[in-house]
Amino acid sequence: MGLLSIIKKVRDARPSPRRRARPFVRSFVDSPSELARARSQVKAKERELRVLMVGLDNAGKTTIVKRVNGESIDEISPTLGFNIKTMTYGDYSLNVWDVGGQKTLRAYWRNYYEATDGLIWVVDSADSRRMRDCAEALASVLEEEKLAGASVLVFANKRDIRGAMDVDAIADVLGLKRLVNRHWHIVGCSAVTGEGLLDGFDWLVNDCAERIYMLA
Ligand code: G3D
Repeated sequence: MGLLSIIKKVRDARPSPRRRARPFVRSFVDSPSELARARSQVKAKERELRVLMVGLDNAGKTTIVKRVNGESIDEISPTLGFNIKTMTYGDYSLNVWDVGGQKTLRAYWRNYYEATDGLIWVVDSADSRRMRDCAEALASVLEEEKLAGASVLVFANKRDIRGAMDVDAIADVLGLKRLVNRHWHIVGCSAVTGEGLLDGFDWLVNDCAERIYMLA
């Protein structure tokens, strides 16, 4: 939601003459929480959530988006930049940003953090060799100030592959249980069978919506 749309909404609300005497743009600058509240009100009304989907390359991000969106998963090519998908999920419109996870692209992830409501971190549960790398990459994403308020859903994907690590062990390696002041949830899933995907999206949408409605 752009600043201009928020300003327009506040303008349309026709503040009392006394309040109008105070330049409203300045009031946002003076009070960032006022800006956050106005933004939440607009988002809650439009029921739009912005979801960023990241994780190491080959974890199954694109396949998950396609599966949830009801598209064929027969041909998936590696995400070299990013894909944006707008999906209707219950009463909500989700803008899902699926961003490529190759090492060379990770430096660009921060370009997508702004205004993220929910972060989906996708893990290849069958790739125990890269689980440490995965934990380090997640830890550095979670340090980002712009993502401090985002709900975090971890999809432990590829559960259909024999020998995949179990969800609890993945939560341990990723250090999820040590996270404080953060709403997080981990769900085992398979983008191939569809198992777990709706559980995960349900949790994320509800968690984001509760937070946004509380502010509004
Ligand atoms: P990415 O977007 O995270 O980079 P992709 O990952 O969605 O491109 O998926 C990478 C590969 O993993 C694809 O196989 C895809 O079919 C496979 N994959 C994704 N999710 C699952 C899953 O849940 N189970 C299994 N068994 N495979 C999965 P290819 O062969 O095209 O590289």
